[in-house]
Amino acid sequence: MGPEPTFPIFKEWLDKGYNAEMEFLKNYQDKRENPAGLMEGAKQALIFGLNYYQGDKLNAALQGSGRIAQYARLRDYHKSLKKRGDSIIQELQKLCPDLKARVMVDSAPLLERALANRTNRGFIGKNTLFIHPDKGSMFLLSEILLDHVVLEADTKIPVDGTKRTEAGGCGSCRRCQVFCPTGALDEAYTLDARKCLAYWTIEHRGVIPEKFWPWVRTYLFGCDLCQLACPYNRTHALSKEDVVLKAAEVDPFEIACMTQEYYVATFGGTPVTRAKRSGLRRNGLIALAVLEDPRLEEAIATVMPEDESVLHETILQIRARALSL
Ligand code: B12
Ligand code: SF4
Ligand code: SF4
Repeated sequence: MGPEPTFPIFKEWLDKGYNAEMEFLKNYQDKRENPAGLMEGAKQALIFGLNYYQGDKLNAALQGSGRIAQYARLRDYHKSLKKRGDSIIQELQKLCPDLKARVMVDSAPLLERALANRTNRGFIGKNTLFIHPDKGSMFLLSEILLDHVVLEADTKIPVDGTKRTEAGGCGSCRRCQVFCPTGALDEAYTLDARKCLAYWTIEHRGVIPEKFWPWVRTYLFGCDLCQLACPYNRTHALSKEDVVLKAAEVDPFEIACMTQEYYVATFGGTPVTRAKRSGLRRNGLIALAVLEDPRLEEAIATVMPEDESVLHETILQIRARALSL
């Protein structure tokens, strides 16, 4: 396991401010540069994925409202992938009893896609996803660091993501760029989080700039458009995981008004909680405003003086927008 050759791409991405306000991405840069630093004596990494495809189609998504990104309709993947990783380690320990290992999912300071790309089992697409030529991209990644070399290293030939061959690659396709509604992928193979709906609806804690509102109506949490547009996902197998949210769409009114009890009962144990209750209510209010839903005032009335400032600021934005329309 050597240092990450694409680390300069990450540095440049941060320097350009493409991380928006995700300051946590600036931490532990030494580990992102050299993943071996994440575990003493790390010699090898094993990468595995969890398919989350729920059967969504591009046209339905484009015409929908109140949508929840597919990965977030499952039970929290951090736990299921960790459990799976631990059972893989147990199997490997049968071959190598001294083996020490560490499972990582999402939150470790690791460039997960770059590491996955080093397996040569797929490629990085213009939408920045790690894509398997046969299995598409709608899977979550997890890694196991091992302190012994227990597996034969992959000997596949690297896939050039810029060319279209049997082994994969984008070539002249630019469907993800065309269907990204906010221009976040205008620079191929690079995502500007300051323009990405997934950033605004999940990670951002403050108010959402009005120019993104029409698409917050469509996606209340996350966004799948640049993957649903990708030809490599046309024949994606359905996920076999435990689904918590059965419907692709939720009623923005219920979300804008939801109590803590409703929030826990509906979204508890799913990745949706990353946005927190206040972030989801903010997104619900925006969707109602854009839809010109007659229940908007009723929803606004449920925001109490003691509620988070982002909700009050969003209501001010809604009022100002209504005056300017
Ligand atoms: C921050 C983050 C976000 C941010 C920023 C996304 C981004 N593209 O950077 C936001 C909130 C927008 C986001 C959105 C989503 N995310 Co996210 N996110 C992350 C996180 C935590 C860090 C990513 C990061 O470091 N970005 C910085 C950029 C510069 O790094 P990078 O894109 O990984 O690029 C590196 C390599 O790919 C390589 N590289 C880049 N370009 C090229 C080009 C070529 C030709 C080559 C060879 C290499 C190469 O160099 C870069 C530096 O090493 C990772 C988990 C992790 N720890 O890695 C999950 C992760 C990337 N997210 C994931 C998912 C599922 C999503 C969403 C689909 C969720 C949703 N439905 O809303 C969207 C997809 C949006 C998209 N098109 O990427 C998955 C992706 C799985 C996959 N198959 O690729 C990850 C890996 C989480 C996981 N454990 O599975 N996410
Ligand atoms: S997740 Fe949505 S907004 Fe973000 S890059 Fe993909 S299509 Fe664009
Ligand atoms: S939609 Fe086309 S350009 Fe975008 S990642 Fe898929 S194959 Fe590449």
